[in-house]
Amino acid sequence: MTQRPIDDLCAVLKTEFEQDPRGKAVPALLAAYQAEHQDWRDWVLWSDACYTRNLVARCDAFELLLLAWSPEQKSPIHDHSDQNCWMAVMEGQLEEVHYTLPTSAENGASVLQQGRSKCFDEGGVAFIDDSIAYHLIQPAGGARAVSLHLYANPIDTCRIFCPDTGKAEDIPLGYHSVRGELVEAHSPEAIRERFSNS
Ligand code: 2CO
Ligand code: FE2
Repeated sequence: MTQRPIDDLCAVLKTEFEQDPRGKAVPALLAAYQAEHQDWRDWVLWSDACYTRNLVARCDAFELLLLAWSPEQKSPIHDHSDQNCWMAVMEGQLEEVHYTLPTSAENGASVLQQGRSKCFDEGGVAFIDDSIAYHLIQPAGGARAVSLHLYANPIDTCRIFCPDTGKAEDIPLGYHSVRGELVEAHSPEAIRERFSNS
């Protein structure tokens, strides 16, 4: 594989997670990459059906993805499988809306409580984990947006929540493409194999 600036970022992230599993330096690393590089654009593929998840790199410690959001495309309300999630806005603006479930209702159907809503501009970096909130992400300002997501560790499933009842459902998280190539079906084993030497 050709070494690109985004591969250099992955190498630095690997070192960072070896030194500090909490990833204190991650927001600054993602923001610096956003400010200085454009090579990520080659690996952003779009779909009319829904936002796309385009895999850049995956190892035991983390996965790095580029998400492409057309106007009107939004995520369901979801969790992050007990992992840490950073999101850097590469292009456009993204709105994040927090949701929480009353603690007594984690396993049953209950109305979700909507929390704060925040808009992240180009270059902005957000962080979330399940102890903070669940969330919904959508492009803001009527324009498309691209975001760079770092999950530590990688996540293959998440829970999505019905906004009206709070009822949760486990769903698999697939990839639309891997390093610029469309993938028909996502198999975690095949992806792990592909990145086993990187
Ligand atoms: N977590 C969602 C996903 O990976 C995107 S919303 O931002 O975390 O599809
Ligand atoms: Fe998310």
